[in-house]
Amino acid sequence: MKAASVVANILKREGVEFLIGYPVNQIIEAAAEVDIRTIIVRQERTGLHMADAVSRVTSGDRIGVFAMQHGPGTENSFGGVAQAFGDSVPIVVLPGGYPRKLLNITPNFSSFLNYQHVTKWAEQVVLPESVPDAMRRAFTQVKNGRPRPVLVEIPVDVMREEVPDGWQYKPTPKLRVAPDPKSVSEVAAALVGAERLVIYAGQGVHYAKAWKQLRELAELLEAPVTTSLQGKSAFPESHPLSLGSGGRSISKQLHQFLKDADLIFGIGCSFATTNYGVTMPKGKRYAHATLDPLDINKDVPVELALAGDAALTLDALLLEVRDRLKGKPRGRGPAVTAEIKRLKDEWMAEWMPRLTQKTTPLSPYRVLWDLMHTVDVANTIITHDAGSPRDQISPFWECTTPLSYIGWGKTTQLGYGLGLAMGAKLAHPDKLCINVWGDAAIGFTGMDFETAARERIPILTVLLNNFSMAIELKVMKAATEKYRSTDISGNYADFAKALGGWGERVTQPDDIVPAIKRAMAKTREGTPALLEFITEKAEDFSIFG
Ligand SMILES: Cc1ncc(C[n+]2csc(CCOP(=O)(O)OP(=O)(O)O)c2C)c(N)n1
Ligand SMILES: [Mg+2]
Repeated sequence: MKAASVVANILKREGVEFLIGYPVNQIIEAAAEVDIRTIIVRQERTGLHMADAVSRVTSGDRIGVFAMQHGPGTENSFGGVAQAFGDSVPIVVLPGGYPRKLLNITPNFSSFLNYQHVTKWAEQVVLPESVPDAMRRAFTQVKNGRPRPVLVEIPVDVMREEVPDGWQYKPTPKLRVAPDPKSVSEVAAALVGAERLVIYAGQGVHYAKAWKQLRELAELLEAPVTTSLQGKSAFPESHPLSLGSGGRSISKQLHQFLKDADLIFGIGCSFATTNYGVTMPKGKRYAHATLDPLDINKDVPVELALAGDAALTLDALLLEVRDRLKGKPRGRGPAVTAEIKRLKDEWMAEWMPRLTQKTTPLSPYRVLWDLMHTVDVANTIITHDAGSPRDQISPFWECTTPLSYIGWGKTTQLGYGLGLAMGAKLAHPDKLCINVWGDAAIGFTGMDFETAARERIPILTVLLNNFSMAIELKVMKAATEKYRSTDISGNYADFAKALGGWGERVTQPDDIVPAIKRAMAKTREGTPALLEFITEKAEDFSIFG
């Protein structure tokens, strides 16, 4: 069997159902031969984002795989892999490599060398008989430890060569690591001892599927819960103990509770400093439970730490905390939830005029508010993009079910959201999958709306068109006044139609909901829909301090 076919057979054994890619890469043809659906994108970056979402929305049970050609394909893919690395997403990247006689000779692009810093594992296979070993190593790495991209570069001439008969491959294991019981006791004692505890949950809770345990711990301790953007939807945001999610913009209740906390317990999070995450206040006591010790004491100095899988960590903590509390809450709940409610009511009263505004151009807040009240939130997977749309949606979109929101932003590549929605739809065809983006964001990956139409991936894409890079207005005053440098333009509803999808431009407040309903109906018929809302250049965000 040829090396490319061996790779395809191994993907099959690892449960891979579709290979996303861009030619030429012989693995694509070999995958089709063994009935792995091949999905061809318009540019590599979007394909990587799709693979990324497959892994995210399945808690890594299914690993997204992407294949591209050597040279231009590998050069052009960098953004997609870097984004997955930044946000710690497990994907398998299978670049072709230059033939061995040219491999590693300048100026030929070496994936092995160039992707070192955006993968957790990168290998170059120079012998066909090494393919099964390399794939075993890659899949073991991608499924275990901290999730991040892995890469196996196979030169085109190696792909064509025969792997000697007798090669073997067994699907690799997915292992879980439990924390040290001594550290568990220390953290449990601190959690019980705290007067104003805040729990901060990251995406580790999603990957460990530890949603139930998180809720149990919060209810037992009667402690408020927030999440990182990546962890958003790990805790029901309609729950009386929810403070909403962290991000660049946040709720008033989150701001206040963090300020007043005496202990912040991070579970399954990195605590990495970022503009797109809530700033962790200085001078607090921190307890940090996370899978990768690399993150401990990195950005936030912590008093207590635990290393391990979030589900096993929470299981262990629950036993200890239950024991210390004699099995039941202490009766703090009503006071805590009343305080959250009071702050939430105040905050919502401030924002309600924007969320229900009747003006034209439309308030982006009104569009997103109406969207949330029209779709079935529990059965929707939604993602933001970089720019104002992220900060307009993330504090107000109230998630009720796990993995119903794909939050991101350790790095913030404009245009990421489209591929995420498409990957989510591939993994969960029964759900409504939406990306919300601005008119700058669509400039990066918009052509892949054609992929959604051609490959029958009926997503809903919500475009907030303000004919501007509004988020840059404050920092580009002179460039805007003199040279109109933040202006952009386009008719994206027509664009969507030209690419084979449904497109509609919405300008009036009363048309928002009917248009959303029409677009949803189109997605149910199998057609991707783009709703272009003409919005104001909003510059107000729920940002504190
Ligand atoms: C690839 C990339 N380049 C640059 C940026 C910096 N950036 C963030 S948002 C933004 C403009 C966003 O404009 P738009 O999508 O129209 O949203 P708006 O703020 O207008 O609502 C820019 C240039 C980025 N996030 N990604
Ligand atoms: Mg814009």
